[in-house]
Amino acid sequence: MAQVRSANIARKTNETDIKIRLSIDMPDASAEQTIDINTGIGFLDHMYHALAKHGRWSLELSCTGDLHIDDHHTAEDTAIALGMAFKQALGEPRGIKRFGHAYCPLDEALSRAVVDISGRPHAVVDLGLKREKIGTLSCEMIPHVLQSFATAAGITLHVDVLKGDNDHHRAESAFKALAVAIREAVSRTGSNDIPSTKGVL
Ligand SMILES: [Mn+2]
Repeated sequence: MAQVRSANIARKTNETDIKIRLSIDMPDASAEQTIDINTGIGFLDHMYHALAKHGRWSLELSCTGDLHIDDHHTAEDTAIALGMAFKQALGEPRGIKRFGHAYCPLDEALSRAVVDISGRPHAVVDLGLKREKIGTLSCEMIPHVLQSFATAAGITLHVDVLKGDNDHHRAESAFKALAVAIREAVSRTGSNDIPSTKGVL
C-alpha cells in the first residue's frame, strides 16, 4: 500500500483560529473515516462533512472565528486552510489521474463538478441559490468557499448545479459532486508520471 497522503495545518489570524488534520487516503479498504468538523456554522460543517465523506477523506477541522461579526471570515478562512491542507497532503502531483468529474443528485437536485489538479487556481461556480441563508450560512458564501478552496489548493474547479428546487439539496449535491470528482482526480494511476505535457504541474 502506498503512503497515506496527509497534512496538518494550523492557521491563525485576528479573525479566525483554525486547526486541520486531513488524510486524502485511507490506510486500507476497510478503514473507517474519521470526520469531526466544528466551524460554529452548522450548514458549513454539513458541507465539509459531505466533501470529506464522499471524497473518502479523514478530516478533523476546528475553527474559532469572529461569528459575532458574521459568517464571512470563518467560511472563507476554513476554505483557505482546507485548500492549503489539501495541497500539502497531495504533495507533488505525480502518478495521479489529474482530471476528475462527477454528477451527483440529491433527490430533485443535480450537480456536476469537473476538477483539474492543474497547479492553476481557478473556480467557475454556478449554484443558482435563491435563499439569503441556509441555516446560519449566507448563500453568497457558498461559491466564495469553493473559490477560496480552489485558490489555496491550486486547482481548477467547475461546479454547476444543473437542476433542483431546494437550496439545501442544490448546495449539498454540489459538494458531493465535488468530492467524487476530487477523489477521481487524486487517485493513483500506478505510474510515477507527472500528468502534463509540460512535465510539471
Ligand atoms: Mn472574502
